[in-house]
Amino acid sequence: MEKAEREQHLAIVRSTPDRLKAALTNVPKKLLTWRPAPGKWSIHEIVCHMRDSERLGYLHRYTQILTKDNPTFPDVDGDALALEGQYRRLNLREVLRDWRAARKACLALLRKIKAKEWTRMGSHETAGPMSLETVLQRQALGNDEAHLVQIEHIKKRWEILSKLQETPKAVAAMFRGLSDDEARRRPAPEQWSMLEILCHLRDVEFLFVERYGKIANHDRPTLRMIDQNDLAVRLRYNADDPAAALREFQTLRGETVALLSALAQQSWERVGLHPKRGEFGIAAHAVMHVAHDANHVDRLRVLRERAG
Ligand code: NI
Repeated sequence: MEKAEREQHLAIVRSTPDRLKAALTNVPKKLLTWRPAPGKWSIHEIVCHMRDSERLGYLHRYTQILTKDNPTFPDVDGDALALEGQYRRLNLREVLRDWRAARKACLALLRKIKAKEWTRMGSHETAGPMSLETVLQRQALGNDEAHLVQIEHIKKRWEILSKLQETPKAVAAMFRGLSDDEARRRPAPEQWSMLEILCHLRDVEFLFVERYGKIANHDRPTLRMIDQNDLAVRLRYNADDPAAALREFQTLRGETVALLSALAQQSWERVGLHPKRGEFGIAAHAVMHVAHDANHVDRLRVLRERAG
């Protein structure tokens, strides 16, 4: 391994305490223990796992390789440790403190390593022979980078799902105390009324949950599009019942959130083929979905203010 590459790995391992601290700043308590999908670790569990990997994995391996001739080190089974260690019951602040102490000890060892020592060997129970610099590489990339990315993914996922969950409440608030006439009033002949916007949100939701389901369950399915203005006229949105439309929208949105909440991380990268956009992944679609919500909720707010 080139020295430059090793230096890069060292820089990562040195920077992780600050990066982890930043990643955990202002994270709501509920999000810390929230699991991004069934069977997937929460941020809390990831940090507990990092502490155990640091102590039983990296610190142990560095110490062994530096003090023994070709030592063997055991595999660290993260899932077994999570169960035996009762991660959910641990105090995160204490876990972080312990992780930081173990990282400090690792860094102290790494600082003292002489150039020729980087190729000292050990043997990993399952992965086989491993040099000191390989252990460092695994710590920097396989552990630090991977877990920081994992935490960012969870935060992003949480943000999307909570926004999608909030929309029906925001829309319901806009219709509260509004007469049906007001809901049907068009600000201009060619502009949608509040009710038409609501019906549009409902029918788009029907389309979007269908797309998520297709993309999740089929390989590169072709996605359907709708002509929203044609639909508004054909389905006579403005003659619909606001309360019923709202309930339908709420139900469909509940299906969307349930479907997305059950997806494994890799499924978010699955794509469908959109007639205009081409490859369209679930993650990108969900971001568009949130923006679409915001757009129409803003418009509803403007119309609601005009209605008084
Ligand atoms: Ni729209």
